[in-house]
Amino acid sequence: MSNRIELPYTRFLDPEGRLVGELPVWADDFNLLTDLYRRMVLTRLFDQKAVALQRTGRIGTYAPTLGQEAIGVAIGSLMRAEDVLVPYYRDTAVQLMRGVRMEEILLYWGGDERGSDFQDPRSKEDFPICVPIATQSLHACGVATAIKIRSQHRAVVTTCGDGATSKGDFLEALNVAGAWQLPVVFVVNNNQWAISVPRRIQSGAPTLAQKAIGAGFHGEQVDGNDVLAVYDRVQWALDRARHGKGPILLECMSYRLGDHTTADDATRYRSAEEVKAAWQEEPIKRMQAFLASHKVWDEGREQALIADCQRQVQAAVDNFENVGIQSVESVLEHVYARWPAALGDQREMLLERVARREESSPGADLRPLPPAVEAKLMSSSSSGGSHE
Ligand SMILES: Cc1ncc(C[n+]2csc(CCOP(=O)(O)OP(=O)(O)O)c2C)c(N)n1
Ligand SMILES: [Mg+2]
Repeated sequence: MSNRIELPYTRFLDPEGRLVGELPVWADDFNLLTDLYRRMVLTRLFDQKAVALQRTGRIGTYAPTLGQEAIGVAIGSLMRAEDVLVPYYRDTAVQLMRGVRMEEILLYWGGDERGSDFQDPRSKEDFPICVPIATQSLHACGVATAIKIRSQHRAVVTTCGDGATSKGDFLEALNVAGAWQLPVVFVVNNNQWAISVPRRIQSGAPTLAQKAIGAGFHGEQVDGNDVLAVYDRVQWALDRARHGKGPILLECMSYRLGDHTTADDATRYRSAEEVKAAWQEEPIKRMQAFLASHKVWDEGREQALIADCQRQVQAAVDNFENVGIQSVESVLEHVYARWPAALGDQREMLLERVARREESSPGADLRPLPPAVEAKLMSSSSSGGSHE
C-alpha cells in the first residue's frame, strides 16, 4: 500500500524564469511583480549585512534567510495590518514586509528586548521571533481561537521549518486548528535541513503538507523558490481563513543556502555539489530573469536598486549602533500585564546589584564583571550567595 497522498503542487516559474503554467490574473500587475522582486533583493542585502555584523561581534547569533526570501516576501505582501504574524527565527523577509524596522531586527539578534517592541502599526500585534521549535504553532492557534470567538475577519499566519513539523507542538496545533476550524495558515519553510538532519530522515511522510490531512484540513505543496507560486497560494489560503473557511497548510519547498545560523558550519555535513545545485534554483535569479524577459527589468534598474537597498541597510545599521544601552531593570518589563508584588523585591535587588557594579567598575553594568571583582562583590554582600 502506498503512503503517498496526491496533493497539489504549484509552480509558475522554472529556475530560468520561464513560465511553466498559466499565470493568474493578479499577476498582470507588473508593479506588484517588480515590488516583490525588490523586496527579495532588500531582504538578501540586509541578511548579508546581518551576517557580517555577527562576524565582527556587533550582534549575537543570526539565522540567515539566504535562498528563502520568496516565502516571506509573498506572505508579508499579502497580510493585512489586522492579520497576525506568529513567526519563527528565519522570518527576516516577512518581518521586513510587516514594517518591522531593520534596526529592530538587529536589536533582537543583539540581545536587546527593544527589538521585539515593533513600532510600525502593521506589526503591533505580531508576535516576537520564536526560537523554541514549533511552540509558536500553538500560540498561533490561541490567537486564531480569540479571533474566531470574536467573529473577526482576520487571519493568523504562522511559519516554521521542516524539522518543526516533527514536534508534538506542531501536530497538536494542526489538530486543534482542524477540530475548531481556526483561521490560521500554517506555512512550512521546507528548506531541506533541520540543522544537520536532512529532510529524508526527519519523517516517514512523503510530504509534510499531508500532515494536515490527518488533522482534517487541506494541505498542499508550493515551489518556495517561485515567489509567484507562493503569493498565489498564500492569497488563496488567507482569503479562506478570513472568511471562516478554516485552516490551510502550505509546504513551501526551498533550500537553506546558508549555514543554519552563524554558529553553524554546514560544510561539515552537506556536500558542495548539493549546495551548488540548489543555487541554480534560488528565487531571486529566476524572478529577475522573468522580469527581464518582459522588459520591465534591466541592468540599470538592478544597479539603482542595489544602491538604494545598501543605503537603507547602512542607515539602519547606523541607527542600531546609536541606540543607547538598555536599562538593566527593563528585563522585568513587558512580562506581566499586572506587576506581581514579588517582582518588586527582585527589582530592588537587581538595582542594588547594578549600583554596586557601577561603583566597582563604572559603565560596566551590562557586561559580565571580571571574576575577581565578582567574587569580591559576592563576599561583601550580606544577602549574596551562590544561587544568584
Ligand atoms: C524545543 C527546541 N528543541 C531544539 C531546539 C534546537 N534547534 C534549533 S533550530 C533546530 C532545527 C530546526 O529545523 P527546522 O524546523 O527545519 O527549521 P530551519 O532552522 O531549518 O529553518 C533545532 C533542533 C530548539 N530551538 N527548540
Ligand atoms: Mg529546515
